[in-house]
Amino acid sequence: MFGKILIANRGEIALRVHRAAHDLGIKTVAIHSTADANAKHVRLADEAICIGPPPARDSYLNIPNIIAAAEISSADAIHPGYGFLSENARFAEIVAEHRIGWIGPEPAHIRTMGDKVEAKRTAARLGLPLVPGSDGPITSLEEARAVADTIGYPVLVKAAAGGGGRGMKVVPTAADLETALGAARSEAKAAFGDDTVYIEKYLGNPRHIEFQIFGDGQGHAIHLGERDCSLQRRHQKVLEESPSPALSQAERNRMGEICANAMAELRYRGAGTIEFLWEDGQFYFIEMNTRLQVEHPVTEMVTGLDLVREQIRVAAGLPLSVAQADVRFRGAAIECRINAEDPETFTPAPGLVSDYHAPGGLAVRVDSALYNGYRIPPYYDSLIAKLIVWGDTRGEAIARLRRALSEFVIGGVKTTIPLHQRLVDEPDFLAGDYSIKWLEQWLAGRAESDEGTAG
Ligand code: MV4
Repeated sequence: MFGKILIANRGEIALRVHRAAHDLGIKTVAIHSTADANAKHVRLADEAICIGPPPARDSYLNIPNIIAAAEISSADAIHPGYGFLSENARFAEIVAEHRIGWIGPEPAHIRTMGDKVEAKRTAARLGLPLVPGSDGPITSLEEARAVADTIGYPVLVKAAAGGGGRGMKVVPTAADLETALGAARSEAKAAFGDDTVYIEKYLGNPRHIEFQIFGDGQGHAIHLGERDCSLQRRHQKVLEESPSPALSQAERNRMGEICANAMAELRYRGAGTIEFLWEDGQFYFIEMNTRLQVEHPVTEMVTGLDLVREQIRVAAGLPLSVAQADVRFRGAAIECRINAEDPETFTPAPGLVSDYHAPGGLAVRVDSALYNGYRIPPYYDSLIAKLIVWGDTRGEAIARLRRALSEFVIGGVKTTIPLHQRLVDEPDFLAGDYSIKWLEQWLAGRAESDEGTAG
């Protein structure tokens, strides 16, 4: 087992990794930018090294400085958290070339899944159900027409280097194809420096359901059920839950097994998430994420497993601590992402946290790096806390969530807590009746009724 881990991240996830490491008796090294000298992850770690100025490209993305920090501190391994360098295959290779352990999947698997066309090819080979579409990149307008005619309109043009919705264009009819193809290509070129695109059937009203998987890199893999992440705004998740209110235990077991078998065949190592769109009882693979996800705590709450501990174990060459037959799904968990943003306009609102009181009690978890007197820097993501609750039933979890949100005090900055308070009282949410379109439509409707009262 590793003796010391360098955590190449900041904020709540750096803290999350630090805690798992200390629970295993492993020492931690924090890295930080000059803007994060007073951050909680820096204060709690056994050692801390400043690796650059505030902009992420000069600090949390600065590969030479991070490698130097690992060498200076004699860290045995690096955990990348999520975001930043977590899905950078080249970084994973460089870490290995320096004989430092990499707490993540093999670079080749990161690279394959980073190319959405390669990811789909791989998924197809492994037996995952795909969205109907082009068999690879689109090389001409004629090819695009042929594919779209076969699968039927509407279709969606997507960037191979994409993800997160950039370079994506809906094509309602054949008359719109040429324009959409050009627009998707130039957007992809500008965003990723790669104008490779592919085509899929456009699903009009799906849910986003993702399966958490884990592999040991030796041909064993398990699944830890699914998370429903349909409640999103501009491709940013707002609230996630497990289990999905839409699935039966039989559907969960069936798709979970397909995912686990696929990852065993791939000899995948570490944590991964297989993303599906789900419509009319059918799953359609869209992407795979080769990192720990922000919303992993909901899976931890329903399975009782520590996902970061499992990541560290398999990276050190140990087996997973559980077999599939030992995994039990109990109750329901919900996570609210709390951002330092105006809850109406979603404008980032960094600043001084003048008052901080986190909720507590049975089955209430808060993952946050905030403390009283902390100044939220303006340079990074606006996520400041994750509130995760568990209940024996979904109804019990929601009741606890409502209570915990009402206890939560974050003074001095605007936060999205009021948004969550309204959301958890919505009849559609209470019924679990929502798709990927629901949240934005609800927000648009609320904006309209505000105009009505104002006028
Ligand atoms: C889709 C889709 C409909 N049909 N693919 C958006 C980001 C990227 N990860 C995949 N995305 C979508 N792919 C087909 N064939 C709709 C979306 C989509 C979406 C997906 C998940 C969660 C929220 C979303 C919001 C808008 C569009």
